[in-house]
Amino acid sequence: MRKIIHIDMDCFYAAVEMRDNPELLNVPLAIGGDEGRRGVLCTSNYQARKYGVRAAMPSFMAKKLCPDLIILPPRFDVYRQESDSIRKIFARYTEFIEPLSLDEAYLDVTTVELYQGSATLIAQAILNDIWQELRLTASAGVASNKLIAKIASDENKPNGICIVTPDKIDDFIANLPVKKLFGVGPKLQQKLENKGINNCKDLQKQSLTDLVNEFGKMGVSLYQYSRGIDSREVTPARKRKSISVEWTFEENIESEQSLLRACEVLYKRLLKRWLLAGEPSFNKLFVKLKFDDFKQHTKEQICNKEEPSLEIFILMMELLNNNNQKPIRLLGLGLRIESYIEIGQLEFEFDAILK
Ligand code: TTP
Ligand code: MG
Repeated sequence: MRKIIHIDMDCFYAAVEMRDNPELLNVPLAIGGDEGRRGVLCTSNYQARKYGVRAAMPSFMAKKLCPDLIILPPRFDVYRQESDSIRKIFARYTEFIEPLSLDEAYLDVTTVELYQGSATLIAQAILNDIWQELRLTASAGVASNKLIAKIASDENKPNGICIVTPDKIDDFIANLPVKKLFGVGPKLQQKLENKGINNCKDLQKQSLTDLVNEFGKMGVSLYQYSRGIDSREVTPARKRKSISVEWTFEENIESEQSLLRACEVLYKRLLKRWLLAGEPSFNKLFVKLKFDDFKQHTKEQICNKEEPSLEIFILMMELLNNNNQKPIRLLGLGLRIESYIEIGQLEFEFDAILK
């Protein structure tokens, strides 16, 4: 049996700002773009959440809900630094650390001998270190797998721990809404709800065959996750030198217009990943095209802009395409960066961002 801890900082960006400026402690606060920039919030403190102010909400809407809301621009450099310090604390306890974003990570403590190997005591010690050394609070979920640990860390937020022992998994999972399961984004949630499947208990009534017929590989995961079964391992982070996204089309793309559409969709995904990684600085953009003869062509371009530029991606893509003029199987977009810690599979949770 494995022992997994999932740790997630409480209103991370906002908490850092409140710590650094005590005047912000008792006011509704959000961090995000002003109307001119992206105009959406990255997060809000718990006081602002009482008004319904949430991450990914347009700033103007948040102001309507809470006229006294203070919106500060993000200081990514500071958040990255805090994130590094938090990871250093994790590293005192285990080498198996899988960061999912600047503010959350899975830890596998199965073989840790500290605290007689008690995952609960280890989690408590980590939260304590984070508070003593950084004056920030975090919440933790402790369980025998990643799925349950992550859902659990949300249960007693802020500054809380939730332990789900294997004998409690059945009870814990039964009434959970399907959207809590890893991999269930807004689209899949809608599909399931249209079939009357709202929580894990509903999902458990579906046969494996039906789920696989309907959802392919994801069907197997749904079958297992709805029973609290998850064999995914904690995969320690690697330093990455690029952030990229790609898309293999169901049908080859032949028209310029469809290609442009695909490029725009991919661009949004890339931007999302880049934002989640804390907007690391980059020096090159690259585009990859694979044609129907499986030949692959790439193009790189130096770029000194602060934000990845859709226009430049389109130009590069058109240059690559015009030289070939064949149906396209795959399009990829990417950024070469100084280096950044790989983040896991958060994609689904952040679907709301940038919409
Ligand atoms: P979360 O852990 O989702 O949120 P949080 O830490 O602010 O609040 P909670 O106490 O509920 O965990 O995300 C961590 C940070 O990631 C958050 O502080 C800001 C950033 N973020 C975005 O930039 N955009 C988003 O849409 C979300 C959800 C988070
Ligand atoms: Mg958090």
